[in-house]
Amino acid sequence: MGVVNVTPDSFSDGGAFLDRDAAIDHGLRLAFEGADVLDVGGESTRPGADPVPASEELDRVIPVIEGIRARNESVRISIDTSKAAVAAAALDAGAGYVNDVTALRGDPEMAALVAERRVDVCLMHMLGTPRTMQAEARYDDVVADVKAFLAERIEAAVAAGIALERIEVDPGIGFAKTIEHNLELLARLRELTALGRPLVVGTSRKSFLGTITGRETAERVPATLATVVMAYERGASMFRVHDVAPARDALAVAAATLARRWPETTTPRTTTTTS
Ligand code: PMM
Repeated sequence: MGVVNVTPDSFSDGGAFLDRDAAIDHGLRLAFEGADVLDVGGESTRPGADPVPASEELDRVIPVIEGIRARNESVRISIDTSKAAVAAAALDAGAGYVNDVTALRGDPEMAALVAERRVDVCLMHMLGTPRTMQAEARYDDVVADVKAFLAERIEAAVAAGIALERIEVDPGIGFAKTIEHNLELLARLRELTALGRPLVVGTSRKSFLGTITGRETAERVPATLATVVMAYERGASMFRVHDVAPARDALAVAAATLARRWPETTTPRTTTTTS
């Protein structure tokens, strides 16, 4: 899953894609690099971020979804929002997946919308809101608590009429979590596979990687790849990343290693020359 943030203050691409055409080109490039899904978002969820009015979120994301869909008919598009009005317009514009960091708790209309449109949905763990969440990072056992929360949200989604096979779950790395919580969740990610739903993981360029490596956001790609490979080995199946090409390569090698099998023919993908 390639990240297309259309916000002036995202965790890591800092408004570089606020310009519509740049965001569309960026999404198309991530699809070319091998993203199966493009996650388009217009509201920052970084710690302390303020909410954005629906009208502004719509202005940011809808032209980008339409622009990507006009030039690429096949890539799946996900809308990263907790507002039903934004999700509805995004689905009309060509999205087919709702990535809701509030796990359907942010808007009372969201569950019914996802059920009625029969689209896939990602339910993510968070406590509080992005504005308040870091103060809420207290758990008895973070893995058990996140697992119980996600089990409850799966039940609520099914009760609202969403088909079980449409549901994916995400531990919400960095959302109401300290570095210790993030590392514990990654180390014991396998335990979340008992929920029986595909696991989505979003570690890309996040601040705990900066704490460990001392690197600024744009230089956290190797750190991100370490988490992607470890999460894959522990059962994750979707990786929300800013840097799709390196993540594809890392996952191809991790998959080949675990299966002791690799593609018989590989398309040349090298993008630089040594001469
Ligand atoms: N992280 C961010 C935004 N949306 N959605 C899911 N499902 N999982 C995540 O971990 C997640 C998300 C924040 O990251 P960014 O601002 O760097 O894109």
